[in-house]
Amino acid sequence: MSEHRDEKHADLLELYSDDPERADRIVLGRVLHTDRRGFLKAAGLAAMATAVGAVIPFHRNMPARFLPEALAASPVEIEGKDGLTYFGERPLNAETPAHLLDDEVTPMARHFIRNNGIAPSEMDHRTWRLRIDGLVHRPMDLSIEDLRNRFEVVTRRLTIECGGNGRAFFDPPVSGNQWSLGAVGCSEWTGVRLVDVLKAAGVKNNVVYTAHVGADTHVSGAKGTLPLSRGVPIEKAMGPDHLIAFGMNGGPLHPMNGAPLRLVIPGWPGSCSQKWLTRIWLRDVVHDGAKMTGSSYRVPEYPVEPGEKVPDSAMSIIHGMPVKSLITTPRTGLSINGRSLTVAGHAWAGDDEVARVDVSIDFGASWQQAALGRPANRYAWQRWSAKLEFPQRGYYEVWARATEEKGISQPFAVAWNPRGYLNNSMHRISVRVS
Ligand SMILES: Nc1nc2c(c(=O)[nH]1)N[C@H]1C(S)=C(S)[C@@H](COP(=O)(O)O)O[C@H]1N2
Ligand SMILES: [Mo]
Repeated sequence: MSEHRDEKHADLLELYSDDPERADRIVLGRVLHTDRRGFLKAAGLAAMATAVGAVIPFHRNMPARFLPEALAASPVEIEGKDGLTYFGERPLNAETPAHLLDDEVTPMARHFIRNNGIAPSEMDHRTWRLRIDGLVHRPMDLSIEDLRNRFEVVTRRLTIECGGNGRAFFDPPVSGNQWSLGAVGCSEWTGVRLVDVLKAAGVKNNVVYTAHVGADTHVSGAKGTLPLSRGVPIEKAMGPDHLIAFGMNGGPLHPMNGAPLRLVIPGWPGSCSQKWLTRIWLRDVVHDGAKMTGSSYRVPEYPVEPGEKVPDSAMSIIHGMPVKSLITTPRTGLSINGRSLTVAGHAWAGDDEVARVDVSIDFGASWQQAALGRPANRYAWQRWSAKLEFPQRGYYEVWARATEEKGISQPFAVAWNPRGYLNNSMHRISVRVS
């Protein structure tokens, strides 16, 4: 079997002895840096055998990009991330428990990860290039240094929320990552304005949509197949608040959050914010890249029965995300001795601002208005807090409900849709008062 081995199917022993980091990336989709499992990197196949608890007699048959099931089942630890709940490694997906999202600026360690494919193995900021092409007067090929030198560098707190956040609460269940509450974060991003770069390239007047390309690869390993390539209408792209970002919370981007360069297009599904960004292509049609069509990031134009087949013509691309809030302190399940409790969290509303947040301790029969801060800048989530008084001992639920400027509030439950998007139902926590 080994006579016909090509490069792609080089055996693990060779991979690990030649370039252990690359081997890890190919086999596991990442480098194992953690103390607990870091030994794999140095010691190669022998250590992998140790990790799975036995020699691997048929290791020569193990295909490249192969993750031993025994390792797949062990908990994931990604350097620079802390406390996340992982859904899977290939692709890597992780959300943040609500009570770990209490910071006004989401620390890098707590920003969720949503990968549709496998992160690129090279993320060198010195050699990275961004191409701006398609329907522009002056196509550009820019290094990160060029971006810094030619355009104003700005820092903004921007909320990124996955379109599928809240999917876990759909009934009947919908397939896909079972995001509960924590596929959202508001970090401080540094970069240049997308609009400035597009203007420099000269947008032709027949442009209708952007198309974003990143350097990640399809889980199948198929060459030339992108895991995700989305875009936005040119009017949205030309807004003043969208960044081509190379910085996160004062440092470089985390590798799993798109290092060394990504888009941050807040207010719309996180999928618009292409990570590992290599190309922005301007088109005269609605972009039809990976995850732009079918039921991906599209919802029915009318209410549907759970499980109902929806014709393609009745599916529309998700634009702004709906109004939503989180209770980030205390964590659910708290028991208290006193009768009063301060609860707090964040609220955000797609392209709009949140006008008020209300809380209820009686299953929504009555509401108390919370104190609500203004956003640090447009598209930053807004801090809210409220002091609650409980009338007697017992079990309570605290519900939070945000309302945006136009008066639209979070519902108790949302209508089902085929892929479980846009679930902005109210967040509830339980509190026991004794
Ligand atoms: N290149 C690339 N960009 C991507 C993705 C991806 O799979 N590949 N996932 C998108 C989705 S669906 C979301 S919700 C956000 C999540 O950003 P984060 O992983 O930094 O939290 O990245 C977006 N950008
Ligand atoms: Mo997403």
